[in-house]
Amino acid sequence: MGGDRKAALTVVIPTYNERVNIDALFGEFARLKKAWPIPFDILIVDDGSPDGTREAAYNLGQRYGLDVRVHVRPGSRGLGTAIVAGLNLCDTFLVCAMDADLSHPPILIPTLFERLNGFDGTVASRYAVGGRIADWSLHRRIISRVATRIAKSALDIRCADPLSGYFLFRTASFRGIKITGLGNKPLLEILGRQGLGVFEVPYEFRNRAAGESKLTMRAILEYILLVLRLHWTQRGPLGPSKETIETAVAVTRNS
Ligand SMILES: Nc1nc2c(ncn2[C@@H]2O[C@H](COP(=O)(O)OP(=O)(O)OP(=O)(O)O)[C@@H](O)[C@H]2O)c(=O)[nH]1
Ligand SMILES: [Mg+2]
Repeated sequence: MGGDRKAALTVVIPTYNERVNIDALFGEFARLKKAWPIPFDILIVDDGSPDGTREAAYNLGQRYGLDVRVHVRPGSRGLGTAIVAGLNLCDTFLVCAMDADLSHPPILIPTLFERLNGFDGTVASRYAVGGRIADWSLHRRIISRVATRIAKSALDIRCADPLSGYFLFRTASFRGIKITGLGNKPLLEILGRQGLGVFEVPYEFRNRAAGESKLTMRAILEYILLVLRLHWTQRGPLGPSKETIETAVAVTRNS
């Protein structure tokens, strides 16, 4: 749509009723495109949003001169499975996943890219030294902290923010890993299954400014089932040995 450069990176963005956020989000991507020489395209995975998210993505993608594809899954719902569908559709060397609600600033992508070095992936981290969460209620902070603690201890993961929805990976590095998307934490599935090396980049997570949250009690229960499943797989006879789940983590300040 926006040019003939072959993209090196695909940014996968799951959406459900995010029409109100697409304009500001694509505006940020347009600024990124001007400032950053690495060619990227955007893959929106929309689950048939009734609010016109898909049309907004097509139209605004053209208006901003971005390379935007929209993959629609009319009969499905689920943030995690949408990300996995997007990851499976990517044929670029690198892939990044992020939310559409402006919680994840696109301007961090060049830092995620630069910090890759010899690592398999980089994680935009709320909980690494220097990371921050703006405007979250105490209740939301507690849920996130407890969920993170559960994942880290149940799965022996060292990454400070294994539940982050904002991450960048070499596409080939996770091709052999079965990622279901169930439980809505694909990064946890990647980190919990195999010893990939990830580098954490601290950033400021911004609270959703518009549109509705999809965090429900059901999502929390599905998350707990995911951790139990991964825990059981690791320790079961068919699971990987403990060594293979070591995660190399380093922390840097986002300058
Ligand atoms: N394709 C698809 N995307 C979804 C679905 N549910 C949520 N999303 C998208 O996934 C991203 C994260 O969802 P959010 O609702 O922001 O979830 P959250 O960040 O845990 O909660 P809040 O930020 O408080 O709203 C957003 O881009 C949503 O539009 C879904 O069922 N299908
Ligand atoms: Mg959100």
